[in-house]
Amino acid sequence: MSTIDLYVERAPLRFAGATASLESAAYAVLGVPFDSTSSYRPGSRFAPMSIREASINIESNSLTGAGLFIEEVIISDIGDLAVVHGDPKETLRRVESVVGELAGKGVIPIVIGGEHTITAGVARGLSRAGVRPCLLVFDAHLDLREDYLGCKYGHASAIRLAREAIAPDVTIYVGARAYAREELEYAASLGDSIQIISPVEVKKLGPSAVASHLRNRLSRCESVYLSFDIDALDPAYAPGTGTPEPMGLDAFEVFRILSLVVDERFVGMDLVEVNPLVDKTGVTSVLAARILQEFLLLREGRRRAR
Ligand SMILES: [Mn+2]
Repeated sequence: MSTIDLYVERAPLRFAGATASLESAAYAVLGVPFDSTSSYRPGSRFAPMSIREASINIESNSLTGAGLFIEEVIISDIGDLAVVHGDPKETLRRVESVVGELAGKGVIPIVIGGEHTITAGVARGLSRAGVRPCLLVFDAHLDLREDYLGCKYGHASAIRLAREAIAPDVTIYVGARAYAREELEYAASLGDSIQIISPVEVKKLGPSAVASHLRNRLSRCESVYLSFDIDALDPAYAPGTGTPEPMGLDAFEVFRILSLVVDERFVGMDLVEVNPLVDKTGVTSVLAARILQEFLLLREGRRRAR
């Protein structure tokens, strides 16, 4: 039996009004409304619906000049994963099965969290399908803890777990600025396979120079996976998130970098940690919808240009 039939439920709204069936689609949107291990402000379980709602109410063009409109991209919004609150292990197992099935069909998973933990399930699913991408991570945090307060399968360990699943040659963080000493030491112990570009460096170098550095570092990667934690952005741009940190990226930097880096080698993305419960104006969901839409337009535009 298809694990998509087993574990995925139709959502009342579809991302960007997408109507394609999974059989005909190049991209599949999957919501994972899971937020059981959030250490500060829970509520990201409401993000898939909130981001879908925002996506229906924004214009369908590209902000960076990708040239396509979102209705020209064949997307299937398959719905939301039936998560098990309080059980990250079982939830990750379900994410893995569904993403494994999507990747096995050659469909690009576009996963909307939920807390960052779900990235580990996506990575396991890709690995199960034989896809071992390099990792590009936008995040204020490193999420490299071995455990946090005894919890091994939590959002503070998301990238560590994801790396264990796919053993990427290259892991690059953009926007990271908040971490524990043990995470920094763990990253340093992995040598140049992990690199951190802080917001201060983005300000100093400028987004175009950062993008050319990223392109260079990712040039030997056969495939790339993008994990986008909304808290990479400054809370001024993305206040609606569980664990905000000041001194973040601005929206222009994020879109500029993505526009110069995303290409047809990207095998999927997730967007995590939007928390509609603390997003008083709704702008964080709008920003998240725009980032997802831009990724789709950029990847599809580059693919068609080949
Ligand atoms: Mn984070």
